[in-house]
Amino acid sequence: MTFKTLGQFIIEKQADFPYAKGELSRLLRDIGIAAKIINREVNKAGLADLLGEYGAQNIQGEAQKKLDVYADEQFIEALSRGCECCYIASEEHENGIDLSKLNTANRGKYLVCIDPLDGSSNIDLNVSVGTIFSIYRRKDSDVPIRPEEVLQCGIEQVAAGYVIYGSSTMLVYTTGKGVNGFTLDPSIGEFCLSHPDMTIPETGRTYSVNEGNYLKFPQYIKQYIKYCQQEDERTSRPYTSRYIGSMVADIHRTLVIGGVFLYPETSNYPEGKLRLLYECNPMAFIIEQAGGRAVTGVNRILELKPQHLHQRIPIVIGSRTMVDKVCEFYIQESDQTSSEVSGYTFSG
Ligand code: P6P
Repeated sequence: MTFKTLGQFIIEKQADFPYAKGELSRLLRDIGIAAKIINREVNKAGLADLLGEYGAQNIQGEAQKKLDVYADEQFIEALSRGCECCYIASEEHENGIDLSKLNTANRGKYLVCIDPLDGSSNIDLNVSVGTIFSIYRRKDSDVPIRPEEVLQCGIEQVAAGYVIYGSSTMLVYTTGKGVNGFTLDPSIGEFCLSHPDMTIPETGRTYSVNEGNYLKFPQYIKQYIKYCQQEDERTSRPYTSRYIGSMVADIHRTLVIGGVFLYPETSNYPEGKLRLLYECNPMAFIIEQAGGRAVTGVNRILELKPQHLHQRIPIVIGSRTMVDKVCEFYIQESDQTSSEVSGYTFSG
């Protein structure tokens, strides 16, 4: 059985965008190439001295690179060389990177927000980690790039995706016309279409949250967790709790079997922990395209106007009916009417 490769799929779907001249296709290809290089190193991290802290010397006497620093370098290299992207906002850099300054030939029309290797603290534990990316189009490519150009609402994304380096390595992405998943076939070094038209079940049986923070959660989250734990055959409760502590792995499971993932505001993360630009927005785009929902507890994530590159927000994301149930508890607690919770009408 011959699979369709990522490259073949991207070219085939290019027809979905009549005005496309191939730039976005080439940009997605560049991301796929960097992901394959990173996959090779992630899979042998323990052997290649790529574990541990940045700054030590590895056995070759080279400056030891933490994997997320290595991953960041690979994406910057691939996107700079590909010249379709002109600006990168990376989790690894305080400020954005203007690629046109690294390569004056770069006239890229796209901006990329990226978490090169999310969950990298799990590498030493052999737990799945991932890359998360979000792609925007420049509003006016005839003027010098301004950093605030990347602070666009999530609904402006032209594409978003993640790579999960797990028991197999998968790339899952959307360009706003559904979600498709590709599994890396190491024997040919190609991502092959393995999960066409991915959709998230309307409901699920799994809730995913770090319950170690329970005492620091807002009341509506505590009430929802208790709701999940109560017996009720009609709503197939109690639900199962699953928390990996690697966002890409927790969201991928949620997409495939349904459920809800929550990282709410806590007393030590009053704005939430996860980042809007390169974690929450791309995941929200993907999950909405698959039929799910993504809110901060009160607002639709994709409608938020980013204030700065590394802005943190609370996130509740997953199956539609389960996210709605969390919002119901939020509304009860805040005495808001459902019409005040922007972006969605509730099924509850
Ligand atoms: P906690 C990993 O460090 C990460 O950024 C996400 O991948 C993950 O969802 C979250 O933090 C886990 O955070 O506080 O539960 O360890």
